[in-house]
Amino acid sequence: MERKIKTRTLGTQGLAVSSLGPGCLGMSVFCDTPNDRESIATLHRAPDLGATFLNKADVYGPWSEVLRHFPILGIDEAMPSSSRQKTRCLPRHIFFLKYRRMSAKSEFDLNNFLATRTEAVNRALDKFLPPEKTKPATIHKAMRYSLFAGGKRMRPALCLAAAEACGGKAADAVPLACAVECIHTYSLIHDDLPAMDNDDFRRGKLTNHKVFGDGIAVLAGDALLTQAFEIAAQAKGWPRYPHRTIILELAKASGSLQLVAGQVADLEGEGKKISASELRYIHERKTSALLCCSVRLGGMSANCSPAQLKALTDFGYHVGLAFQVIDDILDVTQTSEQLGKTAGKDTAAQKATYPAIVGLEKSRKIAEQLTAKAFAALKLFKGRAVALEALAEFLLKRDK
Ligand code: GRG
Repeated sequence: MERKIKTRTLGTQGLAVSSLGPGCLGMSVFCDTPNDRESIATLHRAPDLGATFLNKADVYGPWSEVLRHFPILGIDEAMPSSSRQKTRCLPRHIFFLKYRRMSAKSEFDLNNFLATRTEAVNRALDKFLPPEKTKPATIHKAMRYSLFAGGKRMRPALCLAAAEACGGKAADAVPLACAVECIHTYSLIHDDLPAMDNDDFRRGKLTNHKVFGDGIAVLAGDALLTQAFEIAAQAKGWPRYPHRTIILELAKASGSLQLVAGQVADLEGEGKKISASELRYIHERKTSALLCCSVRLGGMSANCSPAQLKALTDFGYHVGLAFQVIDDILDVTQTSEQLGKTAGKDTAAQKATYPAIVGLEKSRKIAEQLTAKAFAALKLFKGRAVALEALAEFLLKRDK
């Protein structure tokens, strides 16, 4: 397997990528320290390899920890250069990592994935929901107004990507993806109400209550939440995951211990100084729970193994937290036009956010670290989770 190593990038710190022959690539990481206790690696993107590892992720800690951040590459082995063939002019502290070559899927077309999956989900949602003119027309109009207001459909995309990672069919996962999007949209409608976050804009349009009034907006949210369970009940049902399990999954993620708990803690935390761990509690529930539920349901729709479900849970949890940290960053760095909702609201409402507690720079680092952990969880899928990988990277780099 081993061939002559041709180094591409050299420096006092950085990444060298080289070909070791078919099916195997080599990577050298320049480290500050030669021992495997305190290795520090600064890794850069290598787009020519189609590798989607993190852009400029600083990985600190024991070498084993460093390795955990590159599951996507399926690293099999890492050795100090002293025990390997040395290349010219490389400093001493170099490790050669052997990992599997990314498959043809590495040139994953995320735009196409998002466009096609969003279309499939929109079509299904349109069928599941009562037509706009069905009596009482106001409520169906209000439900559809927010549901089709142009949300990013990230939860459905994660659900379908998880299904595909487990070898399932997108069509089987679509009802579950729709159910999660209904719950998500309900939570946004209620969050925007004057009694909660009091926002006038969402998804680039006037909020539901601004168009239909508070009463109908409350009911539209209620109806969407209920609709989610009606849709889930119509899903296929799988040997390991019968309807009972699916319904329980949705109920738990949106109930008083998760989504609602996060919102309660968020409301009660306004204007108060809260700790980083209290903030984590809110993020886990308000954001991560439903994102995690989305990927878990995707796996369940593929009748995934318990090990796959565990990996998806780990992935969803970390992606969910990263999602919220980025959301907090965008709230202070982007304009309302860009976000399609009122920017700067967190600061105005004196909300505890990562940027408020640790600053922007550290927040970005935390989001990168959380995403790296999400990547690490996908190791089990051995390169079959390309859509999930691409989504995690996209969510980290999103600007709205
Ligand atoms: C009312 C029970 C209840 C909960 C509300 C949704 C929510 C909880 C609060 C809204 C504010 C917020 C920051 C929520 C965290 C989740 C989040 C970032 C939602 C926005 O999700 P996106 O960006 O929205 O995916 P789109 O519109 O693209 O679907």
